[in-house]
Amino acid sequence: MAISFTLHATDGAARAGTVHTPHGDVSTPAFMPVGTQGTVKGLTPEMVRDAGAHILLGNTYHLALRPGDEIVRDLGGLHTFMNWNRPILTDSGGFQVFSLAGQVKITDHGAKFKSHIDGSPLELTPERAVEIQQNLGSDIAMVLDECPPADGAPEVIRRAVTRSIKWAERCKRHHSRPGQAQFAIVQGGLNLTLRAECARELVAMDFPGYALGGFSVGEAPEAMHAALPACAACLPENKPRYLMGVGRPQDLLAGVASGIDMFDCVMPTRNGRNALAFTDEGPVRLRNAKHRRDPKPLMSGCGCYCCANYSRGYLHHLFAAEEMLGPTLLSLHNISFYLNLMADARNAIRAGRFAEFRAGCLARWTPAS
Ligand code: PRF
Ligand code: ZN
Repeated sequence: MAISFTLHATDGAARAGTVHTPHGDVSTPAFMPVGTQGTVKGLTPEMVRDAGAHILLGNTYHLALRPGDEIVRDLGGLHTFMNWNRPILTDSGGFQVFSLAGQVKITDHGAKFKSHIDGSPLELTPERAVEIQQNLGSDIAMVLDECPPADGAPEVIRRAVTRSIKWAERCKRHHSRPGQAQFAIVQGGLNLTLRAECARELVAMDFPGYALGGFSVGEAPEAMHAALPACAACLPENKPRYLMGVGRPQDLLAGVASGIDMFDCVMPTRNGRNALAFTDEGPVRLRNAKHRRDPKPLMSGCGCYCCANYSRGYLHHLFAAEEMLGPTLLSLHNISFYLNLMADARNAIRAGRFAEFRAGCLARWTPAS
């Protein structure tokens, strides 16, 4: 077995566990910082590790286009290439094709599209998505899926479910890399009957882990929160569950409460680059002039390198002067915030007080105005 999962404690539907991989253990619930292009933007692997990350997310689509998955393979695989010796999960590329490439034509065979870098025509098939991820050498590879838009017509959602099931089958058949686990992806939009049907088919194929795709694609966050418990309950208890590309801190807590174990999102790094910080008192915009003479750290009580060493006044200055260190320090704080949130959630689950922990967070983040 490339990976295994140990469940340590449950509290309601929430779970605390460990995913064991060839590159080490991942404590769950886990947040995976996003390293799309073989780097967590603006941060060295040492900074990401010291912030407490156990696992990173990498992207098939970007790395296959540039530098090319065979180059990454020949340079020792993604862990060596990017100097990250802990676990890596790679996404299969389908979602990125839909959101980044030019016109995309999806057939049962695969997704035909034009590169967003040089416009060259390419095709991503389930088999090719497997090969790319085998060349990258990630610990966990995702199957190729079709992620329909939230406002997709019922027949569009159904077709995406049917196709995602067939593609998962092809990915499983094509997969051969020892030490690499392959996770399946459940689609179905907000239709719980389709979600359950998709999950049942994929669970019968016996993958070592399961993801929920197709959330945070334009639906109201409350609609996602309402659908998550039933969707998570369709998945095996003894395998990790991953909610793809979600989300805000309150969305992660809704996922954890529903029984999700793993998350990834660009929000902490993307918002950090844009001078928006997540704190215990809710979001803080460092470009706001009110921080100009503020000697206080970004978040009191935060042990991250940014908060331990710099004032809000200094961070405001860095963004006003468009200095590179601003995005670096805020990205570092934001991923620390997400990683600490997951560590606190794990402790709360083990102590049987997750509901109180979640309620306390939500009350602090949205102060009465
Ligand atoms: N499928 C894949 N990757 C994803 C998604 C998906 O549905 C999402 C949706 N939130 C993010 N990343 N393969
Ligand atoms: Zn901090």
